Amino acid sequence: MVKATFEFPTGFLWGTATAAHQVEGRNTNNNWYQWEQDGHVVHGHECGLACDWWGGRWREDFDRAAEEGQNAHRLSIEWSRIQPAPDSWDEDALDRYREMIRGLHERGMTPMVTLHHFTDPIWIMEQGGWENEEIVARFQAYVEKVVAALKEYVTYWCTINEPNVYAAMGYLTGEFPPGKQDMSSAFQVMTNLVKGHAAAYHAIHKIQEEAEVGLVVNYRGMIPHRAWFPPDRIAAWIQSRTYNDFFPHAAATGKLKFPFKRQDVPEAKGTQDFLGVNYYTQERVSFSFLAANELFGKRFFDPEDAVSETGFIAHHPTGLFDALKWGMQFDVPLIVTENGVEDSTDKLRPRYLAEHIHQIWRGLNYNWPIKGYFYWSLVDNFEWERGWTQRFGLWELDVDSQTRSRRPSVDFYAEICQNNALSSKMVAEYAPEALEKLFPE
Ligand code: IFM
Repeated sequence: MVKATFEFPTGFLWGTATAAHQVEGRNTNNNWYQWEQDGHVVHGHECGLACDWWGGRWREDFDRAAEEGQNAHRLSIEWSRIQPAPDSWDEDALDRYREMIRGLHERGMTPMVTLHHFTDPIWIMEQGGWENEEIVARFQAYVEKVVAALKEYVTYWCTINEPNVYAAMGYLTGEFPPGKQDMSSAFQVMTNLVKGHAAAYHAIHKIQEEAEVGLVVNYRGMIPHRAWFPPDRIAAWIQSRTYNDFFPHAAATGKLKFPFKRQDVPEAKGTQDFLGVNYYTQERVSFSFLAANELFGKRFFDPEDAVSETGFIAHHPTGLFDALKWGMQFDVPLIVTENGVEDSTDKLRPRYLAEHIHQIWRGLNYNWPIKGYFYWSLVDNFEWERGWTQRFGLWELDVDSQTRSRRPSVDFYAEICQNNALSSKMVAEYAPEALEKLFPE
């Protein structure tokens, strides 16, 4: 066996990522709570107690993460807790977050805080949510409140998580609240999300000059199915530009590029200190007249790729390299803010981890400024419209008993984090099926 080690730079951030609604539990004042009550989640699942972080179980989960060598954690703040009504602020909730974030420092972990991760207060949705431009000032006021309260403990701020997913799922496919399928609403929402991000960026820097503020985008590789067939190439290009490029491009240039439409948002220009890249999978795109709602491109996985337990993710690790290469055009440091696979039996996860982390190492060898990697997720949590059917955690969660059980990937990821490296010895032990590919004889 070849003996070799892929070393990572000193100070590289190794962590896991979570989001408030998915782990806290008892979140009853946001649009997702309503959506669940209205029966929109598969099998009628509800978030319920989630991982009971609001009840204090973040302590045991942070303990585990720290013991396993993670030096960072990405979490989010729930807007509806901080501002339960338009004219009221909940100082106790802010204290609770302060305690959690201090808890990360006490365990030697760097916090990265997301200010908006898919959920909105019910009251803001009653005012039209992100379709109504008034949300921009509202969001800014909430951001100011949070940043003023937590700036002592946080340097890395993510303004909005996956605005591309938020707009597509809520306003095109209808799988997220408010369940619309309307292209012009989607464009309106995308415009206001850019404005909200820009307002948050400027507000954060006013309060905390040294802050590092970024957007987090969900990058999906979109490869023309038949490279020789121009309609496939055009469909893939349009989809990728609209889905992947729209937000970071707007934050770099202040220009919004919709299909067949242009708009300027000058205040958005130059509003990213880093780019958060969430990468899970890659797809192929073939042109179809019947797919008007999908910008004339049908998407499907490469039949050669292994797929995750419920068929949600195709294992295509070079797609992460491509995502980082794509991210380089924005000329800011990159952070892999999410990457992971749903796999309750940990059959694919060790290989997924090894092969994706290897792609980051490849990028670092091109001197790309990649600052960290956050596995999604620390512990199984509530997966939105898919409810509890998908298990992304390093740790398995029994929702009813709140018991956590160790999956083999816990130890694998711990060795990577503790050594700041991925070695052939680790791969041989935890993901032997990836050994020949990563360390060929
Ligand atoms: O759980 C989600 C997360 O909230 C956003 N990115 C993708 C994850 C896995 O589905």
